[in-house]
Amino acid sequence: MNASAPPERLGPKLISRLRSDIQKPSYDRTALAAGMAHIGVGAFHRCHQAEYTDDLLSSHFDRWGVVGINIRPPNLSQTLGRQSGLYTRLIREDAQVEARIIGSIVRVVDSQDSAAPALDVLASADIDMVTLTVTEKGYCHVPSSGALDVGHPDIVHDLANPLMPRSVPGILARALELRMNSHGRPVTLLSCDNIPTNGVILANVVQALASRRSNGLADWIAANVAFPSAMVDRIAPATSPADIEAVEQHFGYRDAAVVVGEPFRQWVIEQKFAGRVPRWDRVGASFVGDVTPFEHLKMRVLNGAQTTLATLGVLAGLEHTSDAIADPLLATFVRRMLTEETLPTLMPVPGMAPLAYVEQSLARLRNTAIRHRNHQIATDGSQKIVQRLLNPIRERLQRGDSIAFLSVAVTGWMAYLIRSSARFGRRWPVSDPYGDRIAGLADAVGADTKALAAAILAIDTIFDPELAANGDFRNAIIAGLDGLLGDDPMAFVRQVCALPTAARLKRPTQSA
Ligand code: CS2
Repeated sequence: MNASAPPERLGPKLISRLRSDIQKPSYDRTALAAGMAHIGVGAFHRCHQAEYTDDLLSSHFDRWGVVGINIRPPNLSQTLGRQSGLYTRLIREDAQVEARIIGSIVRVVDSQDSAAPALDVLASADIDMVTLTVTEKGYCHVPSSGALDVGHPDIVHDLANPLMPRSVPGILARALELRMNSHGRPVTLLSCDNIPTNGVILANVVQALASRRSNGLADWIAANVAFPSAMVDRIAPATSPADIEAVEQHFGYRDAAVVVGEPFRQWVIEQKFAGRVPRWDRVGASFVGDVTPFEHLKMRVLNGAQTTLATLGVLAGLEHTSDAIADPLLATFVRRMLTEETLPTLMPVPGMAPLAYVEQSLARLRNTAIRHRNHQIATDGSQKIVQRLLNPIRERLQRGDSIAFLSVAVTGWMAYLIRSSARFGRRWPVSDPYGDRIAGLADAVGADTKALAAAILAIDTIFDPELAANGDFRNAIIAGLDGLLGDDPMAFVRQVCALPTAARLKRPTQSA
């Protein structure tokens, strides 16, 4: 390659000339028809569902090309669009790299300015399956209850403008209405976001809008649309300029849509479909009757550890998950939290030994080649802590069990937001729908931790009132705030780690 010429951009013409150690699609992409759509083409989709689909197309070719839709930034036409949907998926583990070109995305659609392009695709009779990764807040639900947040600005807009919606629930309700009024074909809407019972939440928010129409849409949806729940897993941080640069340096071409992930992947899907379904179960996904035990395990163990390491990691001045877990104190803290407090809350999971799962999760987090920024994981923490931390806390309190570690993780999240306020020194910018509100409370209340805890726990869309009123929980939160808002937050973490192993520790349930 000519050193002075700009590197060639990835695209169909370049594929046959790529280095032999890069895996390429083994099927004929020109014969690939679009059979499903995906909303939210971020790093996670490219590293997870699109890879499973690519595997499926390689082994059982069928009409399951993906139309990738973004209804929020970033724009796709300038990146994936210019590359005919092709991109490089790198799997990294410490010094090892495995490169593969994924070909399952056949077309991309930018629908950030108007819902019309998205609706065209979603209402098409060719589309039998719609997958979604729109982040936790994309569902416009109340985290503590799962109901549609009718006060959400996008929902207020969509209730007034149902034909030209803005929100995910609004766009899906309108697309289903167009399907009902035209070809009437059934469709499966498959949430791939990290919220508990994600299929139930998606059905709730879509049906809450549909039931306000007087044309029978809600009944049509009940009869023709499936909303399976799913557990999805692979650590795939936002792509950085360094990742794009690395592909250029190592492989000699430019790819604006590179994605980097870890070797581990898992996808457990509730077997509840409408219409035709891509047989992802032939390529490693599991179709099961009940996803709940899997989602509890994943969200409470892996995601719970990530959130804890992220916020405590930022408080300790550490940049990435792998830096946080390399810190002996934080590693001890998170292991004790998971084994002593989280594991006893889990249901038995078919084929999985919980302690082994904890060790495997911690090993994944130690992967130094995955540059997952603590601030990225701390983003939208208000939408994450219910399923990752508060649900296990509630269950433990009901049984009279200690919450010494889990409560510190919750105060870690609070301290992360509090310290972004003017009164606490604007330590870092945060991105969270509740960020301004909590910073505002911190500015108003200051260092009176009892009053601060009361003000934050009164946010009933995050903390359900029964939990917020629990005396043990409140006291633990006040103690946590005293410790983590002080000059040496890690001294407090050390103090908690010095506690003897919980006397009431029950042996974690081992699967058969
Ligand atoms: C992370 C997740 O940013 C976050 O909230 O905890 O994206 C996490 O990496 C994935 O759920 C792993 O499957």
